[in-house]
Amino acid sequence: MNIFFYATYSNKDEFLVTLKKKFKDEKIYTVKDTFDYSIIDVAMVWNLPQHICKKMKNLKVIFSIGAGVDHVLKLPDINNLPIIRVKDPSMRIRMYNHVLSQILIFQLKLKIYDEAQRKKIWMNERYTPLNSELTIGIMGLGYIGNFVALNVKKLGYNVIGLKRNTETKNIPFEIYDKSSLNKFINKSDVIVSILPDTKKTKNFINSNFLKKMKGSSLLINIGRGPAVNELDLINHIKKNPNFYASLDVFIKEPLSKRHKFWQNKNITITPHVAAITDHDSSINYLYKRFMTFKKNKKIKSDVDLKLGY
Ligand code: OXD
Repeated sequence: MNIFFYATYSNKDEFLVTLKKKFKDEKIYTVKDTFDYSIIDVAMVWNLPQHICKKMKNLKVIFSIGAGVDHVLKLPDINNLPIIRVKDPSMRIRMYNHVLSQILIFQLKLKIYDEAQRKKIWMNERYTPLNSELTIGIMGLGYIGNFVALNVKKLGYNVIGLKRNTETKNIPFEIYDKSSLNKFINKSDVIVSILPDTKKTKNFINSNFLKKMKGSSLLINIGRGPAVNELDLINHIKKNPNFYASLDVFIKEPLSKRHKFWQNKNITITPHVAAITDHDSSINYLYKRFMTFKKNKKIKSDVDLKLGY
């Protein structure tokens, strides 16, 4: 089969080497090759430009080489194409590690001691709650969110989840939905957003939402930047000195040097690295799904176009 590979990753060349090794029986093209784009059957992409997508007139399936598919859903004329996203076990372990690290920094007040260290201040001790005294609210309980929730729960934290509906097959913690959103926000000491970028999630975490969060609490965003209204967050922190945010994703990435977030001592910034794309395991996953498609000549899409994820 003819595969077209495109990615904006800084280490995309290394990714391509591993991809070619694994897909040794297939022909893999990139923008550096000269070829007729209508021969391409399969696109494996991250942030593919629209004009390239338009040239692939006989495309049969699109693979997102990450977990998110928002970059694919922006492409033209993809309505009937199956979209496959990476479900990499190593990615969710990394996400969990990242979330846990940010919970602990908040719980143990490490940002306060860090600031004191810079000023050479020997600080009096502060109360640090036990795991069982904290409630972690997880928004977005898909492949990654569910794993994070279950593992945080194993450590003795109280865990609650926010879902589109409250149907709770095999979910061992309390689930809230839109109708009980206020309760979910009020109860949580830490809110973790793993929401995808859709029409419904844009600006979901706005001033109204933030006002309902506890004065001393932490917001972690490892989903997509547009879920947070960035201006509302800055204004909220100004009024609530014990409110913290740990942000891995932003409306515009890379974050502009002029962005107010950089200077804010209550905000932790990580540059979209909560879970790196592990080349070996994500390519193994892509390969497994590709072989299913090759064998059956069809594959069920991972994405509900109406929901947008
Ligand atoms: C992803 C990401 O979706 O890195 O894989 O954001």
